[in-house]
Amino acid sequence: MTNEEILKGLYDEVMIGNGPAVIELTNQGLANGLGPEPILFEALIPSLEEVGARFERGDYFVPEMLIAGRAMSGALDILRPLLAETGAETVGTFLMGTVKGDVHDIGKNLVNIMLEGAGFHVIDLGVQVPPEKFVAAIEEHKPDIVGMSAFLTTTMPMFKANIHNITKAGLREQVIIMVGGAPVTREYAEACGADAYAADAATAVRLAKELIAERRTLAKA
Ligand code: B12
Repeated sequence: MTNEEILKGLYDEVMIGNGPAVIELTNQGLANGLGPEPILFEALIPSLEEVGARFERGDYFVPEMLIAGRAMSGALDILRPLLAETGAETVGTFLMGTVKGDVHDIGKNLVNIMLEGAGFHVIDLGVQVPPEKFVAAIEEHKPDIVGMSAFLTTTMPMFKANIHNITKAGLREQVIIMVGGAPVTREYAEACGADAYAADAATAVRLAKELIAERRTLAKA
């Protein structure tokens, strides 16, 4: 099989949620010398985007979306160590969670993998994280950055609710707050009081590093 055929196969098999085939093709791609990035950015993510578009058009329903998501997660488990293999010293601590009412975790997990790869210590609170859990985890772990993920327009308002709770607990000044997720925009992030927004994992990592460096410089001054 050529690499092109493998990428096309991955795209097609994620689309129909064929988990075992996705795992097999991912392994085959890696054995063929395909890097984790093309597998992710040229096959898996575009396929899931098409799944979302089909759902929007009414051609796909929740079960199809669910098995496609599972198939993608299986591949991510294989790619995780390769994407996170730099093993650099800890750049900072990043506390991450998907907001209350929202179970989407693939985007969040991808950001976590890239953060780990860049040397961050990542604490993942999982999905459907209630505001009080964010607050308790900030008190416990004292992270540099708190990241919140939301994939539904109906759960995005939880950013504001979480930030309100963090502020009420007297912790707002201690943390940088970053938000993201498919429907989130920079404007929305600003309006809800977050410090930063990123549309993808690579930008999230770059911004996270910049914001920590900025804060440390300010603290020294
Ligand atoms: C897979 C999927 C599911 C799976 C989730 C499985 C899982 N474990 O995550 C299941 C089947 C469970 C699901 C359920 C639902 N879903 Co859904 N789902 C999707 C789908 C197809 C893919 C999402 C995904 O994982 N994308 C892949 C990742 C890599 O996405 P990404 O955005 O590129 O991620 C990057 C950025 O967002 C950013 N990022 C993400 N998080 C963070 C956090 C921080 C801090 C930062 C800085 C950056 C960042 O970095 C990521 C990596 O590069 C999308 C379609 C889409 N276009 O998004 C719909 C979609 C999100 N779902 C949708 C809907 C409506 C639902 C349901 C309400 C359906 C229903 N009627 O029940 C339920 C809601 C369940 C709930 N309460 O949460 C809608 C949302 C519409 C809206 N605007 O509100 C979408 C957009 C589909 C559509 N086109 O209509 N879904």
